[in-house]
Amino acid sequence: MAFELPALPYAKDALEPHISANTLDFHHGKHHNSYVVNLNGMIADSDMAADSLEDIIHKVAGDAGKAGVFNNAAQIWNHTFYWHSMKPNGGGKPTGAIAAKIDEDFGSYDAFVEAFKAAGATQFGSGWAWLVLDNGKLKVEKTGNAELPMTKGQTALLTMDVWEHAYYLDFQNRRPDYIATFLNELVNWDFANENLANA
Ligand code: MN3
Repeated sequence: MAFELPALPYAKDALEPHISANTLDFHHGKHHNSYVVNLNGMIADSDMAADSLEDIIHKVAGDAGKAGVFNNAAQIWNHTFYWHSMKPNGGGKPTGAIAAKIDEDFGSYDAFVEAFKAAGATQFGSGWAWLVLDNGKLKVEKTGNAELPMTKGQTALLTMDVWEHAYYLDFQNRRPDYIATFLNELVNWDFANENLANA
């Protein structure tokens, strides 16, 4: 059972003018797709051929000899989660349960924003910024390369890709502008509320 590239949850130009169709063409159509093609090639004749993506990630996490499988499997999961972490006309302050929980665990929405911006801006090189649930408490985390919260027992609620390929065509080297745009114009709090409800 080979993995397939999941469709974007919106049209390729739906996040314009913030993230261009050109960026999504490369990011989804080339980068995300190549993780799918690579993983399928690596597991085809292995004992993982029938496993779910999550099972593969848990099986090979921390195994240096299986780093290629981990990186490609985790990057498939991370990117699918990232597409859903954004929506057209998103951004701004959350509503619902996540809004109350952010006030409770960070003190205020502004304190969350400061922590999330710092995580994204200080992730050296490639990686991800996350809002996670960890033992019942919200936290902001950053991870390098393909690393993700599930291997640390945390539940991901939102993610932002800070690999250069996520923003370079639209923002060039201005990662802080991309991060601010993600928070102000794109973040999908409905998705975070769904993930919190299911946690
Ligand atoms: Mn990416």
